[in-house]
Amino acid sequence: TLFGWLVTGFSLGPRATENEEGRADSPTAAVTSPEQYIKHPLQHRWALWYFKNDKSKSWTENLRLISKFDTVEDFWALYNHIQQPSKLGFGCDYCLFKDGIKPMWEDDRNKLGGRWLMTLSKQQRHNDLDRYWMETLLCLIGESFDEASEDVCGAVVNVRPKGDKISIWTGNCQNKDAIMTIGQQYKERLSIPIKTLIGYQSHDDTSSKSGSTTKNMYSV
Ligand code: MGP
Repeated sequence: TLFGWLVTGFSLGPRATENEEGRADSPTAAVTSPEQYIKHPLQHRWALWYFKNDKSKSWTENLRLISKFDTVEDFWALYNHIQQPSKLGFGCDYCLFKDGIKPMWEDDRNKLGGRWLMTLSKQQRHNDLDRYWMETLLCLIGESFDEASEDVCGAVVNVRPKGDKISIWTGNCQNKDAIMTIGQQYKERLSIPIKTLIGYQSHDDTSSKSGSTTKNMYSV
């Protein structure tokens, strides 16, 4: 897609900003080519949230908005400025959600929805966590799931002693076609082996669960 190209093919990659600046050879180059001075817009504005586990506060009080962006350049500026998930303390989360959707089950745009959940082993914090999270962010801001991207609300990474989790949240757990498209394409993007299954669970089931596991509505 256009946006996929903007994000994956654009020269401003991670930590590249400093080197890429000032490439125009003459002052007129900057004036004649809009490519060089107009930031590349994303289809949506996104908000990045941070959750820090402070036991003296409620779950909602621990959730903080970091900032919002709606261009490729501002995404990389933010991404390069903050810690990778593997450097966060236990109990912390990042959430990237479309502007206007709070990263919680209770939001109107989430309450009928659910999530594709990837549970990582402890070893994967070292090998895969940061890479998977960056790829997840690019899938979101690059609108990588064709029309099914409309169903995406956001994504969450949970850093936990028992094993980290990355999830993509969608808006309606009955939209099977969109959910399956997202799950299949997401798995491909992360190069998860076919035989490794990932599951989709409704927030309703997750929030009302009594044990430690929630049943999968779908899996790919
Ligand atoms: P968690 O942070 O999603 O997973 O939920 P964790 O820490 O791995 O725990 P586990 O239960 O999945 O093993 C931990 C707790 O945070 C939940 O039990 C809720 O009390 C609270 N919580 C998490 N979320 C996503 C929400 C939410 O959207 N709304 C509210 N009100 N509480 C939430």
